[in-house]
Amino acid sequence: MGDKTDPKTVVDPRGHRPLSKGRETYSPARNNPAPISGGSHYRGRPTEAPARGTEQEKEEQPEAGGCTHASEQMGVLCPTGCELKTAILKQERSVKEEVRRMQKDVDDLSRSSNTIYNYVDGMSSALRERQLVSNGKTEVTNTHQYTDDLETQHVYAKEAIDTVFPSNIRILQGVLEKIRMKIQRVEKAILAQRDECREQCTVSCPIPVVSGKECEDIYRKGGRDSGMYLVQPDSFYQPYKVYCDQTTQNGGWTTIQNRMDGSVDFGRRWDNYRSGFGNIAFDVGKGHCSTPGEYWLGNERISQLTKQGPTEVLMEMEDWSGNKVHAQYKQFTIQSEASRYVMAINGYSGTAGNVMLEGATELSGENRTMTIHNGMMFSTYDRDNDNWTPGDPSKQCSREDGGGWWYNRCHSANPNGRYYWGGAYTRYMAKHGTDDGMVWMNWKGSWYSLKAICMKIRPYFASR
Ligand SMILES: [Ca+2]
Repeated sequence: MGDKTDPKTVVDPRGHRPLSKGRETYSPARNNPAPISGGSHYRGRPTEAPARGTEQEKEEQPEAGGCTHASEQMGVLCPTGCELKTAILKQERSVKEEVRRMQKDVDDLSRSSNTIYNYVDGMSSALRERQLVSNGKTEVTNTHQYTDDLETQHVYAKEAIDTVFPSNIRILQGVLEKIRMKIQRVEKAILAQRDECREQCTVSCPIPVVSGKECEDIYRKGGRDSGMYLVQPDSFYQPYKVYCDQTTQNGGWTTIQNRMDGSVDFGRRWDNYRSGFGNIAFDVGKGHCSTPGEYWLGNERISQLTKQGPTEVLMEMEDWSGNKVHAQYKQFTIQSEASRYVMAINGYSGTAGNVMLEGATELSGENRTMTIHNGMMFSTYDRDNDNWTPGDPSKQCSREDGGGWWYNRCHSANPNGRYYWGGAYTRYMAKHGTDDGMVWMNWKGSWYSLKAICMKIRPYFASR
């Protein structure tokens, strides 16, 4: 009747890995450089908006069809379908092999049963003959004994052949048939997927002619629509595609991370996180790529962008009821791979909670310090650089918590964690019993996985 909450339902914060009793120690100290601050090569934007740039001409880029773009540096274009297709194709190969082997088994079995059948047939006629003979000469008792034994064996053998073998073969054939039907269904699904994929990919994503070093540069050059653009921060490197948010807080944001529907797997290796993965943007029927996909821009690119000068970062998130909060930091620098992409961050404002610098507020003391992300190196499940007993291969945050991230011991925020549909999840649903969802502890706690989260960066300049 009353709406008292059970005092026993204490939500266990799993972000940290408490010290075990004994001599284990935790050292928060890390040799981390401060984020880049000070003068920017950008001045504040003029108060009055500059004359709108010439109407953006769209340039059609060649499309290969299928999942990959004709031009390699353009990366993967086709959204959700391709991930699925790859997974199904992988599955199909192994099942096909299995069925081939089973087919061979069934053939062998049916051959050997034929042989035995012939053998028993021979035995049957031999037995008949013998019986005729023994009926004529009743005094041969030894033969009689022999005939009885033979008859018993014959009955067993015949039984095996007439009922056991055929029923075994029938069962096997049934299994085979089921697998064959499954494969047919998979093949049908693949074909449908292939068609869909082809269609989505041939609707080319025209790349606006306006390009620049990053999205702020593009904004200043007149690229005012949010969408996919080609950027080239440094003429030494190949240009690449990014999603620019040109509307939030006056635009100029380069999206470095985006999650919104779980279509892309974020449990990836170091190399993947280094070079980036996922789908930059797609076209939902407007003729241009104005909808961002799920992606990680890549640690190399993020590092390069943030090292060009003072950079701010904006993390926007949404829960499954449509509520939105954000965390913004005026300074954000990612060092190079040689420094294992160590993160330095400072200057919080926002509504989501300052997890990066303060850790999880539901924890205290050392347990809380363990969840601070500032100053941490990047870790993936195949490259452990976290602060949880460095050197011990059994203590790896990334392996347990689902994605690549600047883990400490382990986290208060886990934007690259696993995608859980619906929000609330439990330790029993988690792969390792840990809070491996898309967690932001200071907003929703450990056992709530966000619906969407996005990280975007912009060159920081004081007068805005
Ligand atoms: Ca570790």
